Amino acid sequence: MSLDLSLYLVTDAGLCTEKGLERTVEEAVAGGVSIVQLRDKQASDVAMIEQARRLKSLLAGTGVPLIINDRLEVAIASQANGLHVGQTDATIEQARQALGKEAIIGLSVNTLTQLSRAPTSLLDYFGFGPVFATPSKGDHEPPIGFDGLAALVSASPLPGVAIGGLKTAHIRAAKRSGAAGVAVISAICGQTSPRDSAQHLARQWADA
Ligand code: TZP
Ligand code: MG
Repeated sequence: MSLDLSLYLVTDAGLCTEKGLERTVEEAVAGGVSIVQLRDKQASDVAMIEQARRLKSLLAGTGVPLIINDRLEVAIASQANGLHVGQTDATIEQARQALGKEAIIGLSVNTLTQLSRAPTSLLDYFGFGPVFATPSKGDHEPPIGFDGLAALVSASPLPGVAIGGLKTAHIRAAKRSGAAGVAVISAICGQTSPRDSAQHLARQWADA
């Protein structure tokens, strides 16, 4: 599966309650999301595995990969396409070993020091951020802005997706910073039309 990070949807169960997670993802993909990450800090592993399996079947045939946030066991059990880990999460060596060489593995990076310590040969991409402070992640690292994003991108041997507080108005700056895409939660989850929101973001990216 080729890696298109251009519009990366990270899900949030709380923000998706109105439409539900599956309908939100389905609409977002119809609107142009290129990759989906299932992220749920509260759910049990069992519940998350079930959710991941439902999303996997929903995404079948679309070419849009499903990535699991943090939980290697969930990624294995649901046969997801990959795993995204933070600085304090499961070791990347272990994840690569368990998921195999075809899996898509991403790592969150906030600083150049973290970037320099990353096991690049085991990874496929980085998540760079947060670009802005965001209520969507309670414990986030200090915001890096577009200058910080550009510094990380230019030092990075792998593609990097920008994340944190990004809306349509920021797409152009994110692309100009050299990011391979933008990752969003609230610009899609909980919007009246996830499809229209995704389409708007995707068009903005394509035109930037
Ligand atoms: N990691 C860094 S910021 C963030 C995550 C998961 C949340 C992004 O959410 P939003 O709503 O797009 O700001
Ligand atoms: Mg994490």
